[in-house]
Amino acid sequence: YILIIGACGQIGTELTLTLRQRYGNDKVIASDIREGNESLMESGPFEILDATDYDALEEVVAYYEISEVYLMAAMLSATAEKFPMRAWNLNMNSLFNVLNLAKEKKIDKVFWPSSIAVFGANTPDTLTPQSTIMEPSTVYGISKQSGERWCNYYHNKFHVDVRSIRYPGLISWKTMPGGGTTDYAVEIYHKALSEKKYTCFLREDTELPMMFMDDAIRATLELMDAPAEDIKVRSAYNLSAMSFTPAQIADSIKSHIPEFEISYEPDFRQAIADTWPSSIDDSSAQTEWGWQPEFDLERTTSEMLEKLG
Ligand code: VAH
Repeated sequence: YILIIGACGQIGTELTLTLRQRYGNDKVIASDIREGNESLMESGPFEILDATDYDALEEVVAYYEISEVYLMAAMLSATAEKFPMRAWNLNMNSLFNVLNLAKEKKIDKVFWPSSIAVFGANTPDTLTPQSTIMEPSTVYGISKQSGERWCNYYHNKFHVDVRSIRYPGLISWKTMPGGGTTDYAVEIYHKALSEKKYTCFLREDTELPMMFMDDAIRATLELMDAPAEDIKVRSAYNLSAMSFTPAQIADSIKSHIPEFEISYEPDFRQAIADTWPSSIDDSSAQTEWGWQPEFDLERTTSEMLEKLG
């Protein structure tokens, strides 16, 4: 059986639905600190679960005979700057709980998401390498960098089969993201359809690595399906699909909605985005487990406007 922790989140919702389609609804247990949207709640078993509560987690794992855990619960970059200690507690203690269950052989396999937020202002900005300078300056980035080191430690020391991806900004339509810096790239589609205009909280030339959710979910499952001996990176894999600026995504929307207008009012999230790379080198993921993206900006815009329209 599979347990998704943080199943109501932007990635968790789609991971749960995809895994339920693949393995059957009752084989995938969704859990979160609060209930989620209808499609999630109606499609299979759900547990209210605080991922930082080891005993509660251990009980759910035992009750449902869980063998694989996807730990998707976290406080993202913008919110984590407002509540540093709560973010550290959630992002780290949830990971320790899952890694320790695996160390005790109570579960066999773990997926844990990292992020391009592990990179900092002095990381090479374009085609950022898999292994490079990483001095993250956000609470979220620090927690993700520390988490990567702990995953690598538990794999090397206790042979835990934990796998991870440094997700770029993710664009999806089923569930809104919460508290991220890249969330503008989701909000813009909703506003384009509802108001034909959007005020962007990042500068127009802020180029960031991005990915459509279908690619991110497929990458996650391809990584989890890969033979353990093929996985050379046990911190987290760089992963890439596209990079664009707010001006470029706005132009892509204008080619469908000519009257759409964008304006720019950068806020505190600009300082976060400025420490992240503009493009990522994911050649390790390509060579070690065959990664290939399928959604570029144009296809993403067509899909988002069609599904939200
Ligand atoms: C955030 N969407 O903005 C997340 C992600 C790379 C960005 O980690 O915090």
